[in-house]
Amino acid sequence: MHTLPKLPYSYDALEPHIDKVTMEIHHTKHHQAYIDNLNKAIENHSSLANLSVEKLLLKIDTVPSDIQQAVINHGGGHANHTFFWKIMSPKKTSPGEMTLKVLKEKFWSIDVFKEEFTKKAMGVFGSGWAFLISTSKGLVLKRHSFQNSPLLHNNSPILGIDVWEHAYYLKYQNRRAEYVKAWWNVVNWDEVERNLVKALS
Ligand code: MN3
Repeated sequence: MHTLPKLPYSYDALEPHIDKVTMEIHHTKHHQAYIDNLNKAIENHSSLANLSVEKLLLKIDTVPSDIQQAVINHGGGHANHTFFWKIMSPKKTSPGEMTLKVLKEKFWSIDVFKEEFTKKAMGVFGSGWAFLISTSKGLVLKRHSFQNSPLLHNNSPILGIDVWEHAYYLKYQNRRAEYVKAWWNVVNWDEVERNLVKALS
């Protein structure tokens, strides 16, 4: 049985960049719905009952075909949001040693990286995510439609932003660029560093 993880901060902690009502609805309604639908999809498949959502996505080929898409959508939604809450923080952080090293190698500077990542986020057509992922070929910026998880392709998410309208509409309406710009203020660079160290070790 998958359950909603607690937020590592209060609903209003990311104000003014991300507002309390958005956070509360996003966590208790949207994320909860992915979990409920994932539980429903796997309820008659006892062999899957004890697998973590990450395992389910990494081993998506072994998930029965009649529920595969449901696991991609709702398991992906569960995993992506669990990741997303941790990649944000009310605490002011800055890029760590490993983060600086690998992002400068790949993008020249943190500012260029942020520009490129922002472009990806702005280029998501409709509902989806922009991710920095670690792949067998190194670090890659990638757009993902809907709730498709990097884990489906055996890649590790390092940083990611939810650009579904439910993530910003109440405060920013259609102004995704303003949301993405504000979001950089709450990025948890400590978590980015941990993700990188784990992926590259
Ligand atoms: Mn969302």
